[in-house]
Amino acid sequence: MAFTDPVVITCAINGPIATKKDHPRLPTDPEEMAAAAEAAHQEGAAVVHCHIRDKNGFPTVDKVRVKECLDAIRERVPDVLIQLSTGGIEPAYADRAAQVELLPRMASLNPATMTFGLAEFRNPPQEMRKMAARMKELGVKPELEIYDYGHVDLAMTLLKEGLLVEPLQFSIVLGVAGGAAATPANLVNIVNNLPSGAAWQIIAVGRYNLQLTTMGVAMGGNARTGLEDTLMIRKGELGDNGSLVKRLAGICKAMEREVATVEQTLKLLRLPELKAHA
Ligand code: KMH
Ligand code: ZN
Repeated sequence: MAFTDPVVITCAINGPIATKKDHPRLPTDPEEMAAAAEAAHQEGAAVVHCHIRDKNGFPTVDKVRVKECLDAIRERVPDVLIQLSTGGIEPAYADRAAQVELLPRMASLNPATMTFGLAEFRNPPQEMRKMAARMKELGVKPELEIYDYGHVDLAMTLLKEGLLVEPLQFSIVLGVAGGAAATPANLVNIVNNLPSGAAWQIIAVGRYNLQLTTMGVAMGGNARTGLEDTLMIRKGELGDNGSLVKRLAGICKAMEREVATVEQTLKLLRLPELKAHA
């Protein structure tokens, strides 16, 4: 990845934690998610990262509901690349992993079990390998979620085991209580440990989200925003997915970095062809 490459913007439209009490416009049902994906795409997001919620707004991996959400987005914004989250504290790993059978173009792959605030984020090593193998079979591009230094080494082990295909794509998630802190030094050091040719973006949780996202763009990375990462567009003002992407696209352009189209994203991230079920 080079400074001259366009920036792939991902919009994480909802996440698994915030509720409508936190933000009344948080998209949780299929039509709301489709509208959020459309707004984000119109402002420059080539990828939308989605968590699925049930009718009451709780995280779910119910296949019917997952399919409803994917179909609603595909119908309204056929071009946008959908990245389904396989993360979350609940439900059990195998059920989270089974979502890849619904063939999103991309999905998150969290390589390590860890403390996540007061919760346990369980990604059992053998089941995680099974999911990586299945994603490879199906042509679903994994995004490796790196919360601490050792997680890069774990990703490299998966590559050596033949479970991943280069170029690897990383999200460096900083600021989770249980992972590395959201500091410039951690971002620089983790990026320096990535294999050459990898694509990466920063996900900074909390107070320094905007500053570290901007730093990632200045360093030549891709970029992510959206209500999963920050509910506020500025102090005291709730944001929306469209307005957060618009601001991020403006930051990229101010640094004379082009915002990647979907077509450019397919090439930059070298997304594999999706395969029918084997
Ligand atoms: N929520 C972030 C801490 C995932 O969904 O698998 C990281 C994330 C990963 O978005
Ligand atoms: Zn997520």
